[in-house]
Amino acid sequence: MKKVISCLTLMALSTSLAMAQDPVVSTKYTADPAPYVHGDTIYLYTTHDEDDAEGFKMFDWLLYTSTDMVNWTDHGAVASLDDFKWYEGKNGAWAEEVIERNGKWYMYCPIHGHGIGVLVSDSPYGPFRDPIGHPLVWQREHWEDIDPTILIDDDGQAYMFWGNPHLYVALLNDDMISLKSDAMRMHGTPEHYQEGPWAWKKDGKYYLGFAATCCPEGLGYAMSENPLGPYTFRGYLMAPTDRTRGNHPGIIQYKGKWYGFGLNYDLKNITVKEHKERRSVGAFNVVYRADGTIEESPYFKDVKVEQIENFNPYRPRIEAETMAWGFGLKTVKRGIEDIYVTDVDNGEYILLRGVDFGSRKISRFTASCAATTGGKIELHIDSPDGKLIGSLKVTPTGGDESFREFAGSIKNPQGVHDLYLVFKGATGKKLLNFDYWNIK
Ligand code: FUB
Repeated sequence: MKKVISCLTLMALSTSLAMAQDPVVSTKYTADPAPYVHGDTIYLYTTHDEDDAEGFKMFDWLLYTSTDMVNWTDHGAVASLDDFKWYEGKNGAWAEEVIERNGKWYMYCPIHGHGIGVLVSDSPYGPFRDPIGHPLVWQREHWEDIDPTILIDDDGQAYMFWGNPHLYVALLNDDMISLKSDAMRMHGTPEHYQEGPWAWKKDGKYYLGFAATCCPEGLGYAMSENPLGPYTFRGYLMAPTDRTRGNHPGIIQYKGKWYGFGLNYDLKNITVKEHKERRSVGAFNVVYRADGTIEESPYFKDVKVEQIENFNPYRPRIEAETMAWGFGLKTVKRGIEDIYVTDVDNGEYILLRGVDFGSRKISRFTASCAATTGGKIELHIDSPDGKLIGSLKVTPTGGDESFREFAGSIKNPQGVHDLYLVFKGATGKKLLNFDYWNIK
């Protein structure tokens, strides 16, 4: 996902103040969104299309978090195929879903052609481990066991739905890692259903979102009065158009509003026009009508997902991998929670949307960086070449992982602005690695 792109194009990729950007993640290819809300945070688990993928090339599962739906923190891969010792293949980390129950986090992972496994963790960030050592479901007579989604009903009964092209369901035991029923093929797979079910309940009604119609795929949904159906197709969350292709929904209520996630090829299309499985997660608003049916959303690029709250720049430490946009940059994970931004070239930037500087007096901008080359980080507001409000110089530290803090200056621009941390350096490429920053 690199770099044959002009500054003008980079600027055109920025949209107006405090709106979500399509796609949600710009430093990696992400697919199969599985959002989950816990406390005041939205946890967005995704699959991961490798940068050089032609067809599906998928090894691990990623996590991003946000508190405002616009600025997202990259937590890297939280689980991978290596966590399933019973699977000897190298590819096939398909559409997962993660759910918390009684303080444990359960990740349901299909491995294409090898059933659906389950992992568990004490934390949403992992580490996840396989508590059963074998697939939770594997109907060996076909390859339909993909795309699990979990619904825990008000009476505590958990259901797992999955399947392509047929829809299956099984009841889970309370331990969430064993089946209480057989895997059952649902009678009457909803009209237009393809794959990627996403189950939820609202106001006593049961919903299934799914990749609908082929091809291209849009996002459809069906409703039922009972968890086990029958589910009746009620419309599109997002219609299939020639801008869509494959798709996969994730629907969630967060801070009083409902949001949908799906996938598109918009990031790939910036640099490569021909088809490759290099997908990206996008977001949209889910708006219910009075009768519980849902309005059709425009395509991701035409949607305005507004920032829920302003970004506070006075946290003691802001991770460099927290951003609304950072096209061209990459991230590297060391250990469980240590991530830094890398592959930083001249002119690239990290964008944070809706940053509330208030009116406090500030003068110091610090950043933890490692560099063999070095360069400058400039702080601009409202566009990458907007007003310069601060900067710092990064000199070589003796190695790409020898991080140390550098100090520079900043002047408060007052009020709410989009903030661009723009990288500058005469040598052009791979100027520095960037771990975190702070202003005061
Ligand atoms: O990402 C691999 C597969 O593509 C998923 O399991 C399907 O839902 C489709 O998105």
